[in-house]
Amino acid sequence: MQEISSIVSTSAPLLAAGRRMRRTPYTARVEAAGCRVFSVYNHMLLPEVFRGDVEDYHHLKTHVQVWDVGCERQVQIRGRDAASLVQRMTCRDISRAVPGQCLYVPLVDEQGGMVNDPVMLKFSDEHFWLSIADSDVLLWAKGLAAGLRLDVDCREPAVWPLAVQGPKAEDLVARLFGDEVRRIRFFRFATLAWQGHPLTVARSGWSKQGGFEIYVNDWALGERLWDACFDAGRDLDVGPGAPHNTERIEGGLLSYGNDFDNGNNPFEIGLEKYVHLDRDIDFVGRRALAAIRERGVTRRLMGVFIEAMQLPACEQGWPVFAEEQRVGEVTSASVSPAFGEGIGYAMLDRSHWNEGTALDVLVPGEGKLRARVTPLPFIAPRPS
Ligand code: THG
Repeated sequence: MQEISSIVSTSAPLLAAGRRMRRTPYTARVEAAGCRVFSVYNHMLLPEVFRGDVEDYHHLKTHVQVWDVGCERQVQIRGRDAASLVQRMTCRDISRAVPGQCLYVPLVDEQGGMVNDPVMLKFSDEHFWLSIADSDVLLWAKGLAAGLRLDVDCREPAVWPLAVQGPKAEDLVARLFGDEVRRIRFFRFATLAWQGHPLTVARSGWSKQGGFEIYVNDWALGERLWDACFDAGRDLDVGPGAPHNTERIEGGLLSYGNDFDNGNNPFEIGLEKYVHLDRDIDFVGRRALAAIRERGVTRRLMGVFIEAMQLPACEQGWPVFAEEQRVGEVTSASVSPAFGEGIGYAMLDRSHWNEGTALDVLVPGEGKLRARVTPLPFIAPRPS
């Protein structure tokens, strides 16, 4: 049953409802649209599969999908010291960002460990959002602000992003918000009205198929906007979708908690281009990252091709061997229709991270599968 390979077990128990398992404004529509598998992300429901893993993949790459990514929580930082706090949280230089710009900003702690990898939205020098991956950034921000006695207010505003992704996304979003959306460049945002409601619309999203993210700031608008997407996009073959594991691995996008966590530094996971130690910026973990750069890392996240036509979900990390010696672990993997075999990420020791290195991956239920190292991303981005 390829299309439900992402569930935890075949006798799947159900998720208990309750206020800790937060719904989004779109959850009822997602259920009605036939969502078959949910995950939990930032203590919130995240749909994963609709028609099936492979069907959803081809649909995303051909048409346009509407994604409930309400779980991408916004950590809002406002106040006189807002820019100073955001800069202290990230190793990337944010000083040249302008209002209306998004930046992918690795957050690091005092040891250089990854805290999160959000998208930053800059509204002004005194107003930022961090659109976070799955870790509790609000508490880290509040802790830093309190410890450093900064003049900021940190909170999670009532905002639930809705993503529209796929090659026809621009046409669909333009039907809702007007042709102005076509002028929004990659990783820029504008405030555009939908039925009289000003909404933040960014050209971004966790796929390489192009698209937008609409930051819906009113719970009651959620179902109306969801319905409007489906009404406006019927002839575009719009469908429900979700961040897709295979497509994002092909494109080289990383998943906090799966491919890396607080135990990894940005150099190990290919984010060194966002470590701006040569700039005159003040961030927590600066000394730690300088020391790590000096020492050099001993393991790195690489791509791996895995000789397989089916793979289970990567629940625990799969051990990687070279001639019986343990040299790393696979962190995410999936069979790629584009490559006709398994693709994935593996954290590999320095002795075995070179392109072309032959490996064996121990996959539960499949035994040892042959694999080989390849650089990331699997599919180079189209020029934008
Ligand atoms: N959009 C928004 N919030 C998010 C995500 C998102 N929060 C959670 C998660 N995704 C955060 N992680 C990422 C990882 C990669 C990217 C965005 C968020 C991404 N990276 C591009 C790349 O790597 O090619 C662009 C990086 C750049 O040019 O700066 O898009 O998807 N709102």
